[in-house]
Amino acid sequence: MKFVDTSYEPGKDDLKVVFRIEPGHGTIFKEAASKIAKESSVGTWTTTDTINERAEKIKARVYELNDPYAKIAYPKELFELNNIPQIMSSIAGNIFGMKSVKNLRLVDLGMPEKILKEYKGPRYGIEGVREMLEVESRPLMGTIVKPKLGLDQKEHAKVAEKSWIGGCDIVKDDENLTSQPFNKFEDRLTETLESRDRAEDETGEKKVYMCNVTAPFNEMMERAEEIKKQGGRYMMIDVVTVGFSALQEMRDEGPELVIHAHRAMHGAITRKKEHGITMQALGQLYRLIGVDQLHIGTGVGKMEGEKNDIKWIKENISKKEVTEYDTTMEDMKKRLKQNWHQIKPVFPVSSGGLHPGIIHEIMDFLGKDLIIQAGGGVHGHPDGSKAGAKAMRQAIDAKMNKENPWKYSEEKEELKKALELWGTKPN
Ligand code: CAP
Ligand code: MG
Repeated sequence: MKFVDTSYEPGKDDLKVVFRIEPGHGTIFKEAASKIAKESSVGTWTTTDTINERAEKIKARVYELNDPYAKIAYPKELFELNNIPQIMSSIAGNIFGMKSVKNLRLVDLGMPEKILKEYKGPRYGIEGVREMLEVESRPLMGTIVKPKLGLDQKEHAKVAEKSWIGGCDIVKDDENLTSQPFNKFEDRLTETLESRDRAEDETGEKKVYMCNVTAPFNEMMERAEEIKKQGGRYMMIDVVTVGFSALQEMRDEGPELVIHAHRAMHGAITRKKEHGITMQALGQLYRLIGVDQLHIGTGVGKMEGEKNDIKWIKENISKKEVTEYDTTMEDMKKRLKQNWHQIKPVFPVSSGGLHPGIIHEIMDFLGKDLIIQAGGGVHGHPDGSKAGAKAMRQAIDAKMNKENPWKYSEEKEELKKALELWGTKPN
């Protein structure tokens, strides 16, 4: 069976994948690409006399070779279209462990409408979240209660209340806070929603609490239902650690809450430029399944990730259509167009080492359709959480008014103190 056919024109129903390939010892690039197409579709390491006509018909084909990038087209018959685990067991399964590749990275996905139609996508999306929070154009601003762990439910709710009153639209749990003995899920939920209501009354602004439901599936579903019952509007899910299957069920069968996708553990898969899966490809899958908000990195904060890559992730999760005009000719070797049809856009979340001093830089390259979150950058303010939240809102207002943050801070005490402490450079 031949798996490389550069004359092959991918069919409109084919799933297209870009791989970056470093061949294993003794293997040339084209051969490695062929083995990837074979192992990720119908074949194995050797030819077998059991091959039938159908296998020949539905096999994957390498249709473009731009060393180190290869584009592979997968006929839809290879997949159970609404089954992400099965799709990933094909295009991101055994191939990562083959000896014929030294390193392999799944770079980009081009999904056909036939697959997109099988998924609901975000229930709210950017527009729905903006409507819920009644915030028309500026970035939304949130904080993460710190310390990550250690506060009890009452102390947690107090930090949340100060942050909302100071100006946060959003308060979220940290990724590893779920239901510990000192801070049980249901107690925290009740206390923090009461804080939210008091903060809404005091500020006249809509406030949301992103309570972390991450848990074994049945428990996670019960926690989400409890949020709904107590009048919450969001659930936060650590999407990588819970897995695609649980996330699909939470989106499709869970209560109608906004889904905030934290990506803890993604770095184990996405970080190495020569091996693994890009955050951008993962982001496309999370949009397909239907999270409403997704962490994409900052380009300037404490977590790794270059600005250009983060911008590309943002394009792919929040634009209606990504065309070849959104990138350079050079990049077209490793990028695919994507029309999202009926799938709503996902709100990009920028978080990790942020503080009021670098808000203008973040908004410069990621724009206003963004959720900006800061934990240390709010609670580390010299005058505490409420002042820190105020300083973040003032920094956003400065940018929205096209004002220099230092100049703007002359009249804004909280922002001034934050700039004096952290400056305007990434930490
Ligand atoms: C940020 C954060 C987030 C990171 C996750 C933390 O806190 O709560 O989990 O942003 O990284 O635990 O580090 P700070 P990413 O604001 O105090 O840094 O958004 O890249 O997934
Ligand atoms: Mg965190």
